[in-house]
Amino acid sequence: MKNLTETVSHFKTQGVIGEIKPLGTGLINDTYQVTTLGDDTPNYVLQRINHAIFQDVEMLQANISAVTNQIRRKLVEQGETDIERKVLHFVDSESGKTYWFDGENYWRMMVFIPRAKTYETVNPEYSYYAGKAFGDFQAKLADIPETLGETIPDFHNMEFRLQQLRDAVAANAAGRLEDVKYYIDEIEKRADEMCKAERLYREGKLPKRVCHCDTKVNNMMFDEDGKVLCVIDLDTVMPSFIFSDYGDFLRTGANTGDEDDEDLDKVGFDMEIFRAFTKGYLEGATFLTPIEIENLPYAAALFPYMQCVRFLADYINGDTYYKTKYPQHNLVRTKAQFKLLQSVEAHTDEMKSFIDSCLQG
Ligand code: GN1
Ligand code: MG
Repeated sequence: MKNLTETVSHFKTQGVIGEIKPLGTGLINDTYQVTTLGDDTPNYVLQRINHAIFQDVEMLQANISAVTNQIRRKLVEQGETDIERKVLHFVDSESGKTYWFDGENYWRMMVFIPRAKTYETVNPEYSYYAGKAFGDFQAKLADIPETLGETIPDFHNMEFRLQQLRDAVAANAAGRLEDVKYYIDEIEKRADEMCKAERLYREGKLPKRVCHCDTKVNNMMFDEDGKVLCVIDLDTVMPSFIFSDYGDFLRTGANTGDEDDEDLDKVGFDMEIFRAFTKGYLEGATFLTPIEIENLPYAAALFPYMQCVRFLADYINGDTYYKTKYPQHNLVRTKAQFKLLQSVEAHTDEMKSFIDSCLQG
């Protein structure tokens, strides 16, 4: 890989570049913080786009421009003053595009949002704000003029993800199948129920809307008071079911343990976070249809399930997709997501009555 300072020099940044150091915990792209000297020029974020996963970088960046332009437009209409902290700002490279291809890798840069924080866990108050923010994010994008491409085709298509797992099982490329039979059985038992969204879509009962599709807790920037500034990591913004954003936040935000917790006793579904987030989301996402609302508890289960399927498929394939820190990492992640799923399932009735109470009250 070429020198990072050299890479940065191809972008139209301000100021004198100082330190460049790794940033964040993403499992896909490589991210760096780029500091400029002095206080008068912005700092930046540099990212190497994972080109094996996002194969159409032109489409990827066009989607992101469409989304950030739309959000910026809406913020201006609302008379928002702190716009630079509320929407990502990508920097042009000398090619005139928002990315730079060095002959081997694709890079992009954005302005680092000052005085903002990300969290790996959130309290109920922050979850309420997060719920409103994601509802609001979807609402702002509802009338986006551009048609967004699918940056990863079938990204949150459960039928497709199950097929990938079944293909992995059939190939058994890494010879790991023996250790995981229990999880495959548990996944198959739930397969039909979990593919409900695709069925409802085919029946014309469930719409696709522009969604974020990676609403992990750590993809939100919060200000000093815990209010959400903006949503980051826009690579997967594309048409999907609203379940994606609702479900993936809860998968990460309402988990009492870590996504890859080795101690399964720590993993569980936190109903207090669920209630706060759901309340905020229902307030922000004013466009929801009854069928979308009715299936929010399904969405809460769908994402731990889907992630379990994806981690397990990657484990069986020999860790070709997600970054891993040790050989069993994807299996540990699978087990933690399955435990979370079981905990969500145990709360189904409670979730339903809470949602009913929100609608009545
Ligand atoms: C990946 O890039 P990152 O770490 O925010 C993945 C998500 C998964 C997540 C699991 C493009 O997100 O779909 O939910 O890991 N993104 C892609 O932590 O596959
Ligand atoms: Mg991320």
